[in-house]
Amino acid sequence: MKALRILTIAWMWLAMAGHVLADELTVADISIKPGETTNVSVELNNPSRSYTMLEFTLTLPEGVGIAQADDDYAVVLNSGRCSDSFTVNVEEIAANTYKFLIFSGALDQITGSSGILFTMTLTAAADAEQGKFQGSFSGQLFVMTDDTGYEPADKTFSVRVGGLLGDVNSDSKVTIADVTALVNIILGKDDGPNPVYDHDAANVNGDTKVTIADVTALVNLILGKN
Ligand SMILES: [Ca+2]
Ligand SMILES: [Ca+2]
Repeated sequence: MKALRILTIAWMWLAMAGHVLADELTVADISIKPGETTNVSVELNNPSRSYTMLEFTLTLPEGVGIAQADDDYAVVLNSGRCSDSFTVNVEEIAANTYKFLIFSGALDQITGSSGILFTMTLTAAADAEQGKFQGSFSGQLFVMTDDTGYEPADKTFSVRVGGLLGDVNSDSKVTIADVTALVNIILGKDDGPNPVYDHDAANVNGDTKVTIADVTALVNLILGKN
């Protein structure tokens, strides 16, 4: 019984430690069409600590980058979380790879413990390869006012380059007609060398293949359930 109690305490401690380590940057899965731009919000969830500086590397798929205006990257800090003393510095260190430094010149702390930290405008090249790719946050260092740092683990998110997800017949709308098109794909009726439908847009649930599960996901999408 004693061993069990020790195990239980150890487990609780691990669970709490896991909770303490939950601070992270998060971004919803991104979807962008070639030749277009889209605004993407990045959240900082920091339930356990307050930070005065964040450093990280954002890697985007080939053909996707942060839009530029007057030599500046289109990255805007959320004033609700970052006071006027905060600055964001963005440098492209390799193709589609950006080093971010967000810091307060006055050593202010980022306000709050969750929500949008900044919004950036992404742009996809007109000839960007279509498909589902990965982006990531790596080399993350979150610094507190006492100069101690926390290094979150690398984190990936999905970046879909292409038409609207679920728009299988490519008419820019997601409707019941796309369900018919999706069923035709599943039945192998669009397997020729020149497919009529967007098979990538048909993989609604984002796994590796187009199956009946995507029909359910597509119907839910049409019904606004996800
Ligand atoms: Ca459609
Ligand atoms: Ca699928």
